[in-house]
Amino acid sequence: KVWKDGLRGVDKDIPDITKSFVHHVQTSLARQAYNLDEAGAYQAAALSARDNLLVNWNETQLHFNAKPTKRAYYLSLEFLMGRTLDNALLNLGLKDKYTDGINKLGFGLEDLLEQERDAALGNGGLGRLAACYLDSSASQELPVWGYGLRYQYGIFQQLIGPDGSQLEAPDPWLQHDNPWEIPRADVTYEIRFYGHSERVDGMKAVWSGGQEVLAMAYDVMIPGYDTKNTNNLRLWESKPKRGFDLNSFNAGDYERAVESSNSAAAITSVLYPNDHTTFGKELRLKQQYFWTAASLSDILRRFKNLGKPIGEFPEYVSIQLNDTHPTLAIPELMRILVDEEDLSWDSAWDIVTRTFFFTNHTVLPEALEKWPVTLMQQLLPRHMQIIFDINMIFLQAVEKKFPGDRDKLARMSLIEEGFPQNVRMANLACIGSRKVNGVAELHSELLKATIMKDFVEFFGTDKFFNVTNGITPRRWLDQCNPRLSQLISETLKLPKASFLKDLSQLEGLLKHVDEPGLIKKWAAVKQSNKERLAHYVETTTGHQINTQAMFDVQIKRLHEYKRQTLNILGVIYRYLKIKAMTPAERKKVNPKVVFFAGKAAPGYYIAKLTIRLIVNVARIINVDPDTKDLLSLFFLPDYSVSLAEILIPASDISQHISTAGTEASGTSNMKFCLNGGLLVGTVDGANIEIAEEVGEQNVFFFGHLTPAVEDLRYQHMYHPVPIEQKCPELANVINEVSSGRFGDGGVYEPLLNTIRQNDYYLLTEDFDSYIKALKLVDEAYQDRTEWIKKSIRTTAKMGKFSSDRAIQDYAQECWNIESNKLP
Ligand code: 26R
Repeated sequence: KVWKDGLRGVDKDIPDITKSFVHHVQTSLARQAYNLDEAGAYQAAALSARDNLLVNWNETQLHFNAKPTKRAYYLSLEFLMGRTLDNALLNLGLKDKYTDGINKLGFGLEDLLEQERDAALGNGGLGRLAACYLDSSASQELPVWGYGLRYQYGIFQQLIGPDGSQLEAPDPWLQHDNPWEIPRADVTYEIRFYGHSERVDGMKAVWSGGQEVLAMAYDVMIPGYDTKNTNNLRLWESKPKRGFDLNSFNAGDYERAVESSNSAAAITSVLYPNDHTTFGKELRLKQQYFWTAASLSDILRRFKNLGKPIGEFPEYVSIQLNDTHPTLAIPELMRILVDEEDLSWDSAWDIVTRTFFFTNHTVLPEALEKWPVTLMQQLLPRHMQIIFDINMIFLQAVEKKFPGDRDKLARMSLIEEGFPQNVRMANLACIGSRKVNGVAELHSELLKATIMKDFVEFFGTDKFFNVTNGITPRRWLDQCNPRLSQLISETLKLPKASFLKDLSQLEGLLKHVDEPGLIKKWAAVKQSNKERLAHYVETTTGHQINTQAMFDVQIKRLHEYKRQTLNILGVIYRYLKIKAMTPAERKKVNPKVVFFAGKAAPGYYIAKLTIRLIVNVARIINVDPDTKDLLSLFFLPDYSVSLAEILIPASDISQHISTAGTEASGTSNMKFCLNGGLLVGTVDGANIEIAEEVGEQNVFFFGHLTPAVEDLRYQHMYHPVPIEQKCPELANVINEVSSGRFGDGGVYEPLLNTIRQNDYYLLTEDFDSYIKALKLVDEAYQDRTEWIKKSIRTTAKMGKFSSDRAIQDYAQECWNIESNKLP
């Protein structure tokens, strides 16, 4: 009846959801029921959910504008949001109603959810962290906005070629309508590049000429959980200021005329797919300036609406810099305050250094951003001047405090001397910010001891602190693992909203650990999640999986420091061992399925070789009749947030095996544990704090500790020991690969050589203890009841790792903002 009569014939019995769905099918989509496919049905469901968000979004903005409120802004070049519809329905508390309503219309909500494309505007940890933090800010009713870029193309799509190598395809995620964003044609700013800067008096200058492009805002609604508060993520798109260059157009030179418009549009066209390695590309620097300048103009305009004197800016605005990518905001705010607002240099610097806060996400030297002075001078002449001025004044202060220490001055300078000279963005971010933090205890300590050492001596330790990362339990428990969330709710006799808003309540599970009823149900939930994953693998790859086997998962960006290579060499070791066994011995082997997923930066040759090795080992061992029931291996292509949501709840054990001191925090480790998966890992990043919470008996640790790493590397450099001597088991595995046992004789040599030669990431040092740890895992898994108890205890102790806690840390330590609930 609803279908036939549309909205005209509705009677009172038809639920609102059905009405709004039909309304959107007919008016927004201009379609008919009889030709509505699942893609169209998804669109209609999304538009209908969006109506609810929009009302809340508007009310939230009115509420926060009603009286002057201090706000915080999270500047991140990446927001790895994943899908929105499921999350929006859960946060709105409408999931059951929609399930019902959609059912009545002849669709399944779960099928419609599958139609949505991931918003993948990020590479990995840093971008997903930003997304979790937005969820937590909204859920805790904090006035926090995110600012980022609206890339036309998100992180590339990963394909696996015939030889097992990674291939990349573009991710045109906006090809279909995106119901989750609102274009704001009225919110635009002009952004200048190039030109010249002329000093007027003293520290002041005028920047003119060059090129101007337009930044236009798109708003993405961020619903809080179990609250009407709905925050905003504002993404900037670049556009030509005028359609095209009129002079060339009138002269008939159409190519020239559209050239400038193309170059303006190019700024936000694509997300850079590198993490941890800088390339110094001009377009990337343009992105960074375009985004920080637009965001600051917008923030300043909002501040000015309050009618407060500019000196009070830091009383109403805090800005978090997500890594060094937005560091240009520091000289940009100086430029605005000195050149446009006519403030003295000193008062401007005072405002700047009370506004910004800087989070570092890695200590790996190759990820520290540097920009050639010549490039910066050309693209941003005024900013280069300001950076030189900041540097001069700063180094004078350093010289005063540490007279005559020239090495120190050289290390702390914003300019790295050499050919070319470079601007060191981490140094600039540090001195321009009120506070600097790392993302886990160990990482924050390492920061102070390494890249920030001189700065700690200069500023004192108070400026440096730690905020251990967190994850949102809404997406990473309730949404990805609804059965576990339900079981926890029944066990604790609490509504889901209770522990999903206060994750420390999971500790209540400890009382029930020994109850056979819970153990059985807990195991059943894990089993059904393993079957869900097996189903996914079967439908996407055609492979059948033994769901009785242990599921062992490593999913993250491919990188030498994360040591996927250690994992795959361990798999080969296991394969060779099983192969050499008698049938009787094989009966005692714990069957295992190993999953890998993750992307390699397109230019990262060694990481790509690792993928190729994994895929080709899988091709051999998965069909070996001697071993295939005991060990199989899958590289799942095109890792994404949505794939993580299937893999994480299905894991028995997951691997977080970076060389000690290299993984700043890791966040998937927290997600696995929250879902009752156990960890095998090194004593690194947040693994350490997880073990502190759940108890070391519930984590499988191995490997050398951070303080040993430097000495070992020194040994490798100056007193190398051949691998056959140092680690014969590993040498044997490497020889098997080298001999062409897994095909492609010779192609893996460059990868194997990284281990044979100076083994920077210490595989030869950690291999033996890694294999021992995996053996302990196998043994522990034999006692299934004890294993499940470990699993329950692990989940129970994950309260600390809620991003709600992390956001509270930031709100209190840095931003000084308060919750403000919409009535
Ligand atoms: C400049 C450029 C190449 C660059 C791109 C991306 C530099 C840095 C990044 C982001 C990085 C290094 C990142 O994602 N770091 C990760 O941050 C996570 C969230 O804090 C941590 O959990 C994780 O350990 C860390 O590697």
